[in-house]
Amino acid sequence: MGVDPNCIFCKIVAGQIPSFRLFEDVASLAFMDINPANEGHCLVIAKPHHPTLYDMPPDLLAAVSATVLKVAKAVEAALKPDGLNLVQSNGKGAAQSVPHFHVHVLPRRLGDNLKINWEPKPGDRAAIAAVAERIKAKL
Ligand code: DGP
Repeated sequence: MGVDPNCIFCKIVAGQIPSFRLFEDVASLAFMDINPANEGHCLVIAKPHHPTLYDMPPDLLAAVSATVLKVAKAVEAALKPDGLNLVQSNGKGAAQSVPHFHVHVLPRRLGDNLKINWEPKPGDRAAIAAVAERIKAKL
């Protein structure tokens, strides 16, 4: 299993630093976020070290996703939030602070004013179509 000895999440996986563990299996680990944006904010990480989504083997991503679903349902049942966001950040521009693949399971409350929502406004159709072509060319 890939390990980065300088990675804080690899140290959590190894039990070298403490965390409030929720669940683990061979591929994934869920634990509470140390800086919760809301009550119940937790993280699901891949156990092997992969810095971003782009580095993730698809089968590992699937296994982590299964744990995300399990934990999200438990958060929903335990806390009855008004909603729940999954947040997964890659790179500095996305404000990723720990370069080890993880998914935030973030319960939401009406009026919590967390700054992850954007105001929906109609896009330019031609610009949307043009960028769709650029992405499709790489699929
Ligand atoms: P991101 O910015 O998307 O890379 O999220 C990283 C999250 O990891 C951030 O919400 C805080 C959390 N975090 C950072 N260090 C630790 C730690 O040592 N323990 C725990 N439980 N969470 C941590």
